[in-house]
Amino acid sequence: MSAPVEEAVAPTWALGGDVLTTATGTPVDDTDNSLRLGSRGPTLLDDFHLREKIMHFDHERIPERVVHARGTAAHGHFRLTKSLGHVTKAAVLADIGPDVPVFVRFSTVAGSRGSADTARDVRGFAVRFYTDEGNWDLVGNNMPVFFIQDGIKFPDLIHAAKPEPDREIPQAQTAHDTFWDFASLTPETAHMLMWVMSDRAIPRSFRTMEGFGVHTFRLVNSKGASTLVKFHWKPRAGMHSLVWEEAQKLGGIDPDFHRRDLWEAIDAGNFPKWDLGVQLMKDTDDQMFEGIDLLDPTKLVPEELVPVTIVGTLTLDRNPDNFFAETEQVAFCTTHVPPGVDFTDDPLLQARNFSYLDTQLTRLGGPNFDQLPINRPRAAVNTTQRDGYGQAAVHPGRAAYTPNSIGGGCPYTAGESAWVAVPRSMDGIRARARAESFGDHFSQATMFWESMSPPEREHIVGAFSFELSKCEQPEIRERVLGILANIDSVLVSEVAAHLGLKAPKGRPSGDVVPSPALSMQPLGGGSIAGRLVGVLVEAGADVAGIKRLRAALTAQGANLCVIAPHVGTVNALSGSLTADRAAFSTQSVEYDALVVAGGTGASTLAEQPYTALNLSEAYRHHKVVAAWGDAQVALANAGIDSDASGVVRANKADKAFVESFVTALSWHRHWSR
Ligand code: HDE
Repeated sequence: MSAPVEEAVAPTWALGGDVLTTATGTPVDDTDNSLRLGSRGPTLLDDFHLREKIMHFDHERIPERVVHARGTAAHGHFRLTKSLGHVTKAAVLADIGPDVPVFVRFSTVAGSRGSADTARDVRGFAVRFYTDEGNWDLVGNNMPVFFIQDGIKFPDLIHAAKPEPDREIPQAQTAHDTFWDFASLTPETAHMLMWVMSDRAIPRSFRTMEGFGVHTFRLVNSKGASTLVKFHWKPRAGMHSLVWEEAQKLGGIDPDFHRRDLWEAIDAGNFPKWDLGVQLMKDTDDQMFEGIDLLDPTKLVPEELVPVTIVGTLTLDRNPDNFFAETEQVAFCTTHVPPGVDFTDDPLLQARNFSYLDTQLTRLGGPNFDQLPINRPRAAVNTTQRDGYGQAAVHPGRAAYTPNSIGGGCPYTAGESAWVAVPRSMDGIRARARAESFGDHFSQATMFWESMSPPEREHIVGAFSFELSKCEQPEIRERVLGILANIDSVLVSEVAAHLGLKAPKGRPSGDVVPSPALSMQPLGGGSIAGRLVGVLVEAGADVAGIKRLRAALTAQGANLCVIAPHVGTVNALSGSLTADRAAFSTQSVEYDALVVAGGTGASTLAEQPYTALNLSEAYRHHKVVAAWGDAQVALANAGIDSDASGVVRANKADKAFVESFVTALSWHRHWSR
């Protein structure tokens, strides 16, 4: 018999203890001075502690991910609330029972590991479920479609998007010639370009973005029947984004903005949650739905046509203990699926199924990456694979092959509980060909445009204009206008105007049915959990008012940050208060709302140049700005219309002031001003 996994892993490796040791456990007496001949003499070669310490340091880095290098992750759990047992035998989606542990990594795509979080980019949304039937990696993005229809174009796309190879400029952005050169010559990118130029590409937080499996997958039930499925993650914190100027400033002021936000939310016990939703569709001979080819990853299925059924909730509640061991070494693979989840012939998904396994060999240095602690499944493992670099298991016994008699015939294949490919008959000509049903590159791009609210459209026009104005070669701009003309006449004429170009004749609006679910514009106020409110104070601040505001915010999971002329203790109207940040080392872009506190020092505060600067910036970014008592004059000093939406003021920070403030904050941004 093969030994159970527990026994197969080397039992004696104990990390910990109080004393410093070498890698092989020899206690060390001094790690500050190398072994020398006399106190000023040469260093001796037999200083094995020095040599081991430096050797290990020299090898601390592993290749960063070729895409999605910049990321952050958290542990959590998934709770199924609605069984999909009629369409899948995957227990994680069928059996309502104990929560399933998960590890989720969020990322940008184009930037290097040290690049800024807030770059305009797609965000990776990779979820690993440690199920009892093996790991399931749902390696998705925060946008439901992709740039290309066939994985063979992926290296071209990424080479075009990455810094240009001769100068290695620019870092983490698509605002340069090679990206737009490729995009303008590849019309299938049109729909995804609309998403990437929209507010979806500059999320306020990982907590406020949707996630999508992108491809159509198959769910398979115990009778072997297949149903097509698209996966969605819906954020409980609502969908919110930054504005472009904020995103750019944050890149310098706090390049770790998203990473910090997720870490701090979890650390403070404000656990981010997403609901898992599915769009289920019949598996037909051609995998078409209402004229949409479900194998084409540049297309989505509007939620108005197939509603998203919520089946469970993902909660992230634990930060990693060690970034490298967990976040850096996690090796997601699209081929990690439990029985009951299967693939379709989407040519992008098929290429990914090769890629992820292959990439780990280089990144993690050998074939045993699945044995790293973060990659170990919860399910028992019993393979006939042996040896290789970094082998962590100590496999007992003689029979590492099947069939065998020496090992009692074990391991034997799983029978009914096994992952079995959906049997399908296939017929076709062997050729490098693309289906005609993949041919319409523009209708859904137009649908996206027509589903946007006026501010969202304005932002899309702004983003195209920004990016194209950064291209050096004029013919690239002209070609992109050619693509935009196929999407919408207003879009192309507005972008052309910003570029000083004559707009080609564009597609007239009104020939597609919009999908309101694509807009991020909230229809009402939402949760304020996780929001950060900055309160500017001076000596003599009204500490009671600040306390009242803080209590109301923390009761709903939001946070208040006191910003004073210096950190440390600030004398207040009665007593004192502690400043979290100094005004000279923080800026409005780090907060969701800015408040100027009343009190005896309020008029001095209102006169400070940084008060006016930060208030006017927050106002321009459509955030809530507020003041009470003598501090109200700060609003006027900053040129703010005190009657505008999202401007809250009062003589006292009383209950009514606090309530109006919280209501204004629940809208996230006040676009009407
Ligand atoms: Fe990826 N992708 N990808 N991708 N991808 C990787 O795998 C690749 C695609 C996505 O947090 C790499 O382990 C190819 C679509 C995420 O660790 C690599 C193609 C979608 C992550 C790779 C695609 C994604 C990756 C790099 C076209 C959304 C980060 C390191 C055929 C549905 C996972 C690694 C993490 C990472 C290849 C297209 C999402 C090189 C060849 C479409 C979220 O294997």
